[in-house]
Amino acid sequence: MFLTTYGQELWYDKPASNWNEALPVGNGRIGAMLFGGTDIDKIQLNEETVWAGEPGNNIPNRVFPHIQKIRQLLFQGKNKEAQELAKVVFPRQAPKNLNYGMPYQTVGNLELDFGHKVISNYKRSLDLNNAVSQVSYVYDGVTYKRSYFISYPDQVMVVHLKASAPGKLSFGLQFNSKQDEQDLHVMSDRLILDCKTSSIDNKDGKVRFESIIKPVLKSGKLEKRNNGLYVQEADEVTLFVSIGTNFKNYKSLSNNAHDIALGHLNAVQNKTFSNLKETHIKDYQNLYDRVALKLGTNEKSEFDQFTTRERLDAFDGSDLDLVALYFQFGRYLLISSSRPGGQPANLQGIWNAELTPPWDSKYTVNINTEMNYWPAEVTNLSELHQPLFTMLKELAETGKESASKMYNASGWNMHHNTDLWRVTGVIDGGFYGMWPMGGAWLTQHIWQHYLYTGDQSFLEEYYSVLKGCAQFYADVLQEEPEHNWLVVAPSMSPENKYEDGVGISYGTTMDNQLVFDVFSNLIKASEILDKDEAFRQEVINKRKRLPPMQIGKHNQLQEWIKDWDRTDDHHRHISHLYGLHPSNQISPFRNPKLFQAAQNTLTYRGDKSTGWSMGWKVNFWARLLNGNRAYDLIKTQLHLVEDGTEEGGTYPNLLDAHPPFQIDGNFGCTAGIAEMLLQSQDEAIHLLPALPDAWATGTVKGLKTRGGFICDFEWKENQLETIRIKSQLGGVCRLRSKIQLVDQRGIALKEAQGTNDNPFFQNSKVSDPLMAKTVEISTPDLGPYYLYDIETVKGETLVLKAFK
Ligand code: FUC
Repeated sequence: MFLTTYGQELWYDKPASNWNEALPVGNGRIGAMLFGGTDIDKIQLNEETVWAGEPGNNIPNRVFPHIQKIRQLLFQGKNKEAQELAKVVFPRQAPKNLNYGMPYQTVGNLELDFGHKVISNYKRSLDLNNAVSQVSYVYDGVTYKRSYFISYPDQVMVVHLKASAPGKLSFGLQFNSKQDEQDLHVMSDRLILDCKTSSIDNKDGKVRFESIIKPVLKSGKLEKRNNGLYVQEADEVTLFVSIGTNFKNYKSLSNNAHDIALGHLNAVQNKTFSNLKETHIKDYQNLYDRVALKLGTNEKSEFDQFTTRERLDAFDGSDLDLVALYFQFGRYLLISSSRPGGQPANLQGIWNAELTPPWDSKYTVNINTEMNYWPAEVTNLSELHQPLFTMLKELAETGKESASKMYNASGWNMHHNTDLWRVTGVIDGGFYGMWPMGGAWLTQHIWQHYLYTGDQSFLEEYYSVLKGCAQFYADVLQEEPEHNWLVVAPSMSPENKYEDGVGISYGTTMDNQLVFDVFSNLIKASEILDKDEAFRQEVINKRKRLPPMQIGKHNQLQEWIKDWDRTDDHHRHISHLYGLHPSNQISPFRNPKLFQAAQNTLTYRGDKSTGWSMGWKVNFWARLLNGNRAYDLIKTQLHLVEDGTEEGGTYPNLLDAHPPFQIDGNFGCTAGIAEMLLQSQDEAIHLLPALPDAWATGTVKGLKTRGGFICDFEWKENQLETIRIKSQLGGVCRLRSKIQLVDQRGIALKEAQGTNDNPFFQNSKVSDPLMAKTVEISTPDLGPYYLYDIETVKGETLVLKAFK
């Protein structure tokens, strides 16, 4: 299968005039936004552990009696009073002795002062094939070229500068930071910035960080000027940027920022630029090259002649290469912001120019952090999921305090936000933050990682995190008065309200779905690992008593336990469709009425919204098997917005606009594109489940399914042509396809019968939620599907084709 790699470049004909035009590079730990200026070239720097504050949780004292009172009010139908009390107990602003999480903070700006004002032939680019950004232009008859990358193996940023004529490279190097506590100085050939992060609420800023900038010159000379450095008349310069912090882990700041920064710098300063670049590219391509996507038939893109900004501005759905570019950009961003051993990608990945960024650039876990990791498994970047798992292990420690102190429960829990210090209390007050479900959603990632990788030692390692989460819900579930269902109370359907100012409730649909999954995962994991029989039985019994999903008066999937939904509710969160995506409790094959109700809900909610909300809707429409609607949403999302625009879309640098910039929309849409091509819930691998008419021809390579199948396939005239599936774990490969498939020799495949024997596909078997009340609605016409079972051998590749 041949796939071209052309058109994998973002490029522009001008320097960035604002941050939303600058280009992101990163190695998971260090991030930079490149402006590519010719007069002054600004490089805005980040390091993933530069956060305000210090270790410590944010759990208030003596709130359990209030929680009980709120529960009581809710069960008495006094919802307004319950909401009022929640707002008093958990005020909108952090009380004096507490905090609502700390902001992620910028390191500072490195400025290269060239003074090249009148230039020509300018080009600025980011090549996704090698994660190297470049700037080139002509000034005064000399061509200037710069390359920038941040190496994961070598842990430094490298900028290489070159002029086409000898001795023509002269520029100043300045560094500035917004931090209050800073010390900028020159020490021989190095520019050094030492800072301490901010003190906020009840926390002192205790993260110390040091950045060292070191230019290595080929001819010319280096001197100190105005508390900066000056490169004079060099032929070529390699600039190293090394950053260290004192952060050791969420409990300890005992590392030495200076030693770390210096250690990385010393290790590279005698390596050549080309050697460093080679190592960087090899490491990067090991991840990036696993997946390739080509939509359409063009040999070379007719759109390549236009800048990325122009393509975005003109996007009407016909530039299929832009879709593929945007998809790969999402993978690029994950590789650049989430590496094993580091922090998970936060609301802005790792890229942030502020001391107090929007929503503190924290981890919002009522959708955003989860969305960041949706592409991890399906786009074959499983190991990049690891920082999230480590965070979960840590939250399972800190979250014991919120579980016991706030809810008198065992296990662990968290609410809708956390930060570097793994805080687990209510954040942003009783309206937004009264949602004790963060752990329930995040732990789904552990189970899903297991389903994709089959890694039993991983499951063993994280079992206690799953168990602690299940223990919390086993303890806190309350019997509601009407049906005696077991419900979480108090809680909410994230950030939405059913009455003016009132969102607090019990037994919301999303909560029920989440607890269902938490319990199901515990049941499965404890069986696989042969553990905790008694607790498993308790959980099985409690799972039976969860509220069913319900269809309401507008033929919608009900968001709340009561039928309070409005058809004109266009809220960005559509939390109750969690059961459709990412979960698999609503299925066209198992419960078509719920499936139809979910579709009605989504239709009422509308398309246009914040960036991440549109990203989620791409996934929803893909799960609703409607490729054309999913593509409509992609078109809505790939709508050019400028710095300061008040609507969701995509900035010129292809980063997602909530607005402002929030990276979840990028990851969500990337995952959505994969979901349109391949799905693996519902007991089978579904090839081309939601292909839009406009993507009539295409090739994809390397997407991954549950059960560890790596899928490459080609389609023409909207139909599958050839398929190659590499089995990484062995076992039954159950395939669902619209058209008849045969093996390589043209021999018929075995039709599937009954349930799928493959253990990684049986998750849905246990989940057949009841419906309490149903209304007659039409069920979608899915047409006939072929379903095949093929026995596979670990390591072998199946080759199949369309029957003609
Ligand atoms: C949730 C969303 C907002 C925003 C914030 C970071 O609270 O409702 O839209 O994305 O997270």
